[in-house]
Amino acid sequence: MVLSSQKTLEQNALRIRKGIIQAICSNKGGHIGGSLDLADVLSVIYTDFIRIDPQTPKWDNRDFMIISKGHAGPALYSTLALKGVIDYSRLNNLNNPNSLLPGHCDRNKVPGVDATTGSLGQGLSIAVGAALGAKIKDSGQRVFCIIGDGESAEGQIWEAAQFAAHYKLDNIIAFLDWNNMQIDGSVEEVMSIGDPMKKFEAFGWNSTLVKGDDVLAIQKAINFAIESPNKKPTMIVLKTIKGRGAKCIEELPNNHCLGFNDDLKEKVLEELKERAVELDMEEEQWN
Ligand SMILES: Cc1ncc(C[n+]2csc(CCOP(=O)(O)OP(=O)(O)O)c2C)c(N)n1
Ligand SMILES: [Mg+2]
Repeated sequence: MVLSSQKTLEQNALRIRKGIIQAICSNKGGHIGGSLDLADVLSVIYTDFIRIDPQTPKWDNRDFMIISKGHAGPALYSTLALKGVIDYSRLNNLNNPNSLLPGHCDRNKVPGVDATTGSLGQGLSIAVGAALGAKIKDSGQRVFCIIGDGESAEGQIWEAAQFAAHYKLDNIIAFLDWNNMQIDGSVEEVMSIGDPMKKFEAFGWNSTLVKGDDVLAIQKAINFAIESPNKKPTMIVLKTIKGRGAKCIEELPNNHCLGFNDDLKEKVLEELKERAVELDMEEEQWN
C-alpha cells in the first residue's frame, strides 16, 4: 500500500478545515469545535485508506464511515466535497430549511454518508452491525467509526464494544475523539471516562493512543490495524484539542457550538491562510 506524505495529509486536513468553515458560516454558526478536531483523522482515512467510489457512493462493496458523534456533520461533508462525492456548492447550505445538508450526518440526504447520527451512542452499534454483515458476506469491507468522549457516557457504546469483540470484528477501525470536552463542560467533570485505552482493551479490543493532529502517527496506527489483523477490533484513541486548527476557536472556554459573524469568520480564515502559506498552498482560495 502506497501511503501519502505528511505534507499531502496536512494539506488535505487544511482543505477539510476550510470546507468546515464554509459550511458553518453559511448557517452563521454550528458545531465547530468537534468538527475542526476531526480534520486530521478524516484527511488520513480519506486520502489513504477508505475504499469508496466518489461516482457511486452506494457502491455495494465500499468501506463504511460512521460518524457516531453526528454533530460533526460539517467535517464529514467537507471531506466528501474534497473527495468529489458531493459538490462544494452544497456546503453553502448547511442546516437551512429544506436543506440537502442537515447539520447532523444524514444518510438519506447526503451521498457518501453511511449512517444518520446525532442521537449519541448509536453509531458504534451501526458500525458493528455493518462489520458483522461484511464478515458474513466475506466481502473484505472495512468499517471506520468515530465516537466522542462525552458520547462514551452512553451505555450503548459499551454494548457495541462487547459485541465487536465477541464476533471478532477485526474489520472495524474506530476512533475515540478524546478532547476532554462535552457540550457544556469538561468530560472529566461531567462524566469521566478514566483510561479509555485500558477500558477498550479490557473489552477485548486493540487500543492505542495517538496525538490527534499527528497525521503520520494516525496513518501508522491505521496501517498497523489493517496489516496486522488479530481477530480483534481496533480503537485508536485520538488525543485531540477541540477546535484544533484555529487558535481563536481553540482558546475559547467552550467552542462546542458557536455563532459565526463576519469578524470571527475573517479571523479563522486568516489563520487557515497562514497555514496554507506554510504548506505551499497559497494559490488556493482562502476567503
Ligand atoms: C443521546 C443524546 N444525548 C444528548 C445529546 C446532546 N449532545 C449533543 S453533542 C453533546 C456532547 C457530545 O460530546 P462529545 O461526544 O465529547 O463530542 P465532541 O466533544 O467531540 O463534540 C451532547 C450531550 C445528544 N445529541 N444525544
Ligand atoms: Mg468531546
